[in-house]
Amino acid sequence: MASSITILAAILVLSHTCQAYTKFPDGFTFGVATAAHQIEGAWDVNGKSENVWDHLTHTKPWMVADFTNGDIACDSYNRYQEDVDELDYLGVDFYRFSLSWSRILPTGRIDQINPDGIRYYNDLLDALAAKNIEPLVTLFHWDLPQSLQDLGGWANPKMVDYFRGYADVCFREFGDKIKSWITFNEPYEICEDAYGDEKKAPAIDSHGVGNYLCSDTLLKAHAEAYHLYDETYRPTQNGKIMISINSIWYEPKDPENAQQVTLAETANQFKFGWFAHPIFTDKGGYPEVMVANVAAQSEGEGLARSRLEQFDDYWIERIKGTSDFLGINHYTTFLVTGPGVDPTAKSPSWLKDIGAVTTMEVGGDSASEWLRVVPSGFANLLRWCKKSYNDPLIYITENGFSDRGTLEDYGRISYYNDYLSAILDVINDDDVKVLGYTAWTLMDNFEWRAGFSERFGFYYVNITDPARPRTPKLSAEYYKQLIANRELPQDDKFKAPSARRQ
Ligand code: GBH
Repeated sequence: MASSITILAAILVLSHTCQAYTKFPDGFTFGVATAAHQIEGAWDVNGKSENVWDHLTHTKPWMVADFTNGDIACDSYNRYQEDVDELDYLGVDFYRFSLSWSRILPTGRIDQINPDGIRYYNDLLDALAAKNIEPLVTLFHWDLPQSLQDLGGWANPKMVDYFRGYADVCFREFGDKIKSWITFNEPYEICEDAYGDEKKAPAIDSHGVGNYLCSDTLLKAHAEAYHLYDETYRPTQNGKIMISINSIWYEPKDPENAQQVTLAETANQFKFGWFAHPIFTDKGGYPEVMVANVAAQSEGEGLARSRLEQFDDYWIERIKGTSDFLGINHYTTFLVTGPGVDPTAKSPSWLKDIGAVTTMEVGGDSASEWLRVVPSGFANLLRWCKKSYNDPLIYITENGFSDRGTLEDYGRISYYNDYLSAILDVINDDDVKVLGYTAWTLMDNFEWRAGFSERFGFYYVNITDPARPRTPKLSAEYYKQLIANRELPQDDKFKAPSARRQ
């Protein structure tokens, strides 16, 4: 009896595996992503001014795990042609990279445009065009000019104008070559990690206050850049513009536990909904549960008004609908275990405002403490986005896996395989409209406060060698084959030796 059950189970598992989708739909596109500060180096060369990451790493070098910084990074400022050759080898449809604000506008404002910054990005864009690789360009991937941080950074409402000015220069100078724009990379990480905590530069740690000032400014700045593009540049440049929102997907630890189910939804509204709800819902503004929770917490703290300022009607309308696609960065899933204050939460704080306790004890591990391997969470997130945001057109603008640096990176391959398989499931079974996929990242690079100790690249970069030689990992061969065939590779050589068929 026991053995016949085992056999039956084996048949079921096997038939399920065989039925898994492997082929990507026609028109689905593949790319890889990087960000200026993580790869360019040349931090003070030819007119570039200091940004918040230069400042943090130079004044408090101990804040980076291995005491590295972005001074040279992958030296892409000098070696961008190597980057493009690698992209060409992989066969990507597009390359997602970001522009360095302080390289283009050394004062941060539009009173001075640095010709070398314009030249550098034009050279890169021309090199990409020569290989038929489409650029997908992020205006802001965390490297704020320090001069603007000195004025308060994203907690300063005036930043709406400064960002609009910077975007205007970029659309004008590069818009003939760029048809796809991203305004902000990961607004949550900008506001919560950098203003509500010290996990990212400028490490302001104004928990429960600065984070919400930041979101108010950032969402308005995003909307202004969108409208500027839409009204002034789109008629002649014909491009698209979106925002990329990062998600930790929260699930109830016990799906049968109604309280955990409700709290996981609250956590998703606080994390993803904080920035998605104002832009992608018909109602606009912050999620209701977020408004209610922060108001209640603020009252409990004896405050006369909520720490979360709501948008007035003008801004609700102005922000709504300002993204042509939903850009999703996704890496991992956490579990909600119950109500209460997370033991790591400061007071007051975004985390305390949620009112749920979470755990990372789920899935397989990576080199990053925060990155658990849970492909099913990705599928659930995508289904939730379809339902919550009117069935949007979705681009995955980042997804990837860290290890400590090995050329036979089976962990990375299996991560990509399982996360891409989750995408195929929701495309085929749930009609979720995912149009393209971006792997993070082309090559090992300056992983912010983790330095080079956590590596996400398809190419290994030796940072002790001034020439920064790059070597393709096995995952590079995997991605190359995947793109060439538009199908998940099945070859045994991509499986860890222990997982191979005999
Ligand atoms: C992305 O962020 C970034 O866009 C990209 O630049 C980065 O290189 C990539 O992911 C890989 O990390 O250790 O407690 O300080 C993903 C979201 C949020 C993940 C902050 C790391 C740090 C948590 N990131 N998190 S902690």
